Amino acid sequence: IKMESLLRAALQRDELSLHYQPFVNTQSQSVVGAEVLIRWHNPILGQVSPVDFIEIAEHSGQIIEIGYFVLRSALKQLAYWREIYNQDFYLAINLSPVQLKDSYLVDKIVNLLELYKIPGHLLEIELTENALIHDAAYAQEVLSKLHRKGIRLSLDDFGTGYSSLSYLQYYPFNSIKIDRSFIHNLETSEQSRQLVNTIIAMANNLQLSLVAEGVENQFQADFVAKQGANIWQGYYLGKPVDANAFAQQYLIPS
Ligand code: G
Ligand code: G
Ligand code: NA
Ligand code: MN
Repeated sequence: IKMESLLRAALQRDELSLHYQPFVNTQSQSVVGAEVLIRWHNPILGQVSPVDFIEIAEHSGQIIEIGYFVLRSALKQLAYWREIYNQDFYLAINLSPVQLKDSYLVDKIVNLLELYKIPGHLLEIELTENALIHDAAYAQEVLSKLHRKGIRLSLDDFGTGYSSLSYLQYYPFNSIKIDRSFIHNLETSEQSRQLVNTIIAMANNLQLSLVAEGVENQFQADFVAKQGANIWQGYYLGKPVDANAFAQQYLIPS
């Protein structure tokens, strides 16, 4: 209850903000996009991790409003960057399973894309497998609508959930994000190396883009690139930073 009321105030008092973490193409080695990650700074609690408030917001229903704030703010930021920086740069936004059930979701996203004149393919939606367990038929309908608008869909934390491969057949995913736990163990575990090889080969065969998450050093970056990963994400390439720092570090004025 306490966290709920603090969150309600947070929305009103501008305590929520967005950070951006670069996606780097393993071939061109250039920054091609960013994942959007919400941040909450409360005057009393200090910095609160999304790990500690997203679940609460999902239970209270506040995730709908918070999720809309994230979509709106991120797309507004992208529109601004597109004016100044001449790049076909995209943003990936995490969507909660609760947002997937919001019957206005598709319209809201489409309206924001129109408002900010952003082509659908420059928005990627990241979903975890647990978003897809319940009411598969409805999820399929929503994801197909987004797909038809050109919006890209990405399966997050791949390998940690039920990992039902049928999800890849049933839903129109464009990309897989291999979970950072696999990348973390690359140096020490032969089994992790084999798993990563197999997942990358599968993504390549299915013509899905593969993102390696949690890349923290040169060894991991080289290993996944050699196996055919398309995108690096992780502290080795860049930590999540605010919009100004992101533009300064990664965007090139046209
Ligand atoms: O940056 P990191 O500690 O912030 O993120 C922790 C977790 O919070 C990750 O699982 C991430 O997917 C999730 N997360 C971050 N931002 C958002 C958001 O805007 N919406 C949702 N639903 N989850 C988010
Ligand atoms: O669950 P999801 O993959 O959406 O969450 C992204 C989370 O991973 C965020 O908390 C982000 O800050 C974190 N993250 C991003 N890169 C790295 C990394 O290289 N190492 C670790 N440990 N965490 C990372
Ligand atoms: Na994510
Ligand atoms: Mn992930």
